[in-house]
Amino acid sequence: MTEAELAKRVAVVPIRAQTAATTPAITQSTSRQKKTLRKGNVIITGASSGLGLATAKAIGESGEWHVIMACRDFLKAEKAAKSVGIPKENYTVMHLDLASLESVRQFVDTFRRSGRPLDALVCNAAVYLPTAKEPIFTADGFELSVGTNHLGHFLLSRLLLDDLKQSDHPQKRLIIVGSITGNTNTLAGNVPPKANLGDLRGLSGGLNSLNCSPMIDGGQFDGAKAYKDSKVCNMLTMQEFHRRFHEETGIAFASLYPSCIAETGLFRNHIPLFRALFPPFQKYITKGYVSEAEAEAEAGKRLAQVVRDPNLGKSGVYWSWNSTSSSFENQLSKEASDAEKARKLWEVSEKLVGLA
Ligand code: NDP
Ligand code: PMR
Repeated sequence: MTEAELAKRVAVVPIRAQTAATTPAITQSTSRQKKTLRKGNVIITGASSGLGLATAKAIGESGEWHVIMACRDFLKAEKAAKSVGIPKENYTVMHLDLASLESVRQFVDTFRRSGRPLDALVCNAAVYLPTAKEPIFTADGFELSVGTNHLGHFLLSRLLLDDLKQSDHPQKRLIIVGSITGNTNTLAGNVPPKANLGDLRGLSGGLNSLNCSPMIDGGQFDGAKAYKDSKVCNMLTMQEFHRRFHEETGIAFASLYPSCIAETGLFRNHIPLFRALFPPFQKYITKGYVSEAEAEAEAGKRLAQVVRDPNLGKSGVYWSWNSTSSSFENQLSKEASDAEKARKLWEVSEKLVGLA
């Protein structure tokens, strides 16, 4: 793309009246009023399916944001964007494989070379391997669930923090998707195996099964637990970002549980019986789920709210929604809000991804 083309694409000025009507924070603050009236730019990881795609659609169809779909399967993402009807001028697919630190660094380079400012980053992608008997590993030798869901996102968000800092957008945000199943203060979080990071001895050893356990707490491999542990890491990381950088940068850091979406690709590796029973179980028993399309669209709108709604701009919050779809600041479990563990997790993760 030439500079001129890029300038044209980036400098799209959303219709003033529309901006004023939907984002009161912009009109209320004079200092902010002087700021951005350009199109916002948001990176969403794992936007090729499920929640990420629904969020890309919710944000991309507004015309006020350009969505960078950061995906490992370029063609799948391109087809997905078309299938949900995101206007082509409102999105770009860029390659990102979170299971490779080299790919994360390359993605950041490619994004920077695009010349776009960065206003919001959504760490959404995840893998869940509940039936795996043996661990599998990322390119750098980390157990895949924690390596992808936590360490890949940790490096990505640490590197892109500088880009977010430079944004003049009134709503600059970094969102890391969490989950109820990582929170042991809930019924869902008490279904075994429960999340537990222990003293991080496995993580400190590199999660590589060579001279240490592939599990963060140093225990036996369990794919379902590894996923839940990774979600605890996501929620702790968000809070540590908040403590370290919110005041200095004005960036809002947040996490959320977007609701149960019982038929996304997340469950592709689960046993067939689970995939058959989980949707009706969630629909009739927990009542946390309606239908695939509705649940996905609703969850996408919720995540989109956390990205751009001025009312959800508070930093350090784990958002949830009640049965009437109103957002509220939810309580995290003891472990998922342990500041000392968050600090240690940050330091160990920095070493593993080569930042310290
Ligand atoms: P999906 O499997 O539909 O989406 C996951 C996305 O992550 C896919 O786009 C997938 O890419 C991508 N991904 C996986 N591995 C990598 C990788 N190495 N590099 C880049 N992208 C990758 O699941 P959901 O939409 O359900 O999950 C999205 C988020 O929502 C996750 O963080 C999950 O923890 C969270 N969540 C989901 C809930 C649910 O009920 N479904 C409940 C609570 C939280 P590809 O398309 O190529 O496979
Ligand atoms: Mg569940 C209100 C209760 C509730 C909610 C909101 C969820 C969400 N789950 C609830 C309860 C229960 N689950 C109960 C009582 C059981 C035992 C029968 C149960 C079982 C269960 C299994 C086996 N639940 C699961 C699994 C999975 O494999 C899913 C998982 O843990 O993925 C990590 C899962 C989930 N339950 C949820 C949600 C949102 C999930 C999956 C998504 C996630 O956390 O990312």
